[in-house]
Amino acid sequence: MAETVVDVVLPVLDEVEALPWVLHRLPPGFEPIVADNGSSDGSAALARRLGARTVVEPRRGFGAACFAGLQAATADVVCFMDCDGSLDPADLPLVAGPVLEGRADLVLGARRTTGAGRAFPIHAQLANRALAAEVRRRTGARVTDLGPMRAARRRDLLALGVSDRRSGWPLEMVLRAAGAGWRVVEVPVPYRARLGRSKVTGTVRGTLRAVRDMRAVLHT
Ligand SMILES: Nc1nc2c(ncn2[C@@H]2O[C@H](COP(=O)(O)OP(=O)(O)OP(=O)(O)O)[C@@H](O)[C@H]2O)c(=O)[nH]1
Ligand SMILES: [Mg+2]
Repeated sequence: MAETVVDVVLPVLDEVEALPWVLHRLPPGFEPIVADNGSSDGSAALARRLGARTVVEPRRGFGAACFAGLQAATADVVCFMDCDGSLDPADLPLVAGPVLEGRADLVLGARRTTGAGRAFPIHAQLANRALAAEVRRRTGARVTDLGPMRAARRRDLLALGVSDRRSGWPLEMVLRAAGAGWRVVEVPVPYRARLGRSKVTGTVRGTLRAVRDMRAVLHT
C-alpha cells in the first residue's frame, strides 16, 4: 500500500507538543493535512516547518476544522484523527484498509485504552457508549464508539452534507452515513493519554459544550 496516497486530516487547536510526534509517525502513503483552528501556540507555523500541508480555519469548532481539511483534501480516501497524541498514526492503515479494499464506506477506530484511565475519563466513556447505543437504535449500525480515527471516500463524504461545525460533527457523520445505507465498520485501535493540555474531556466546560453539541445533532 506504500504508493497509495491517503489524505489524513488533523484538526489542530494548540497542539505544539503533539504535532512533531504525530507527523513523524505517519506511515508511507499517508499525507497530513493540518487543519489549524486558530491556534495561539504556533501550531500552524510548526506544522508548515515540519513540511505538512496546512490550512487555517478561523471559525472555531472541531467540525469546522475537520471540514476545512476535507475541503483541502484531494485523495480518493480521507482519514481523520485527533492530533493530540492519543491516537497513533501507525494505526491508520487498519482504519483506511477496509475503505481502500472496497469492503466498507465508513470505518471508525473504536478506542481501546491501555493502562491508566486518564486517557479516556469514565464520564467520556459512558457518554460515548450511550451515544453509540443511540446510533445503533436509530440506524442499526453496529458501532460501540464514536471513534475520532476514521476513513471514508472523499467525494462520498462531501456529498453526505454533514452540517455541524462543532462537536456534533463526528456523531452527525455516523448518523448520516448509516442512514444513507453506507457500510459502517468498526475496527479496534489503541487509545492513550494525550500529549499537551486536555481541552474537552478533561475539563467541565469542554465536556458540557460537547454534550450540548451532540444533543443538538440528536434533536434535529
Ligand atoms: N476541542 C477542540 N478541539 C479542536 C478544535 N479545533 C481543532 N481541534 C482539535 O481536535 C482534536 C480533538 O480535540 P481534543 O481536545 O483532543 O478533544 P478530546 O479528545 O475530546 O478531549 P481531550 O483530549 O481531553 O482534550 C485535537 O487534535 C484538537 O487540537 C476546537 O475548536 N475545539
Ligand atoms: Mg483528545
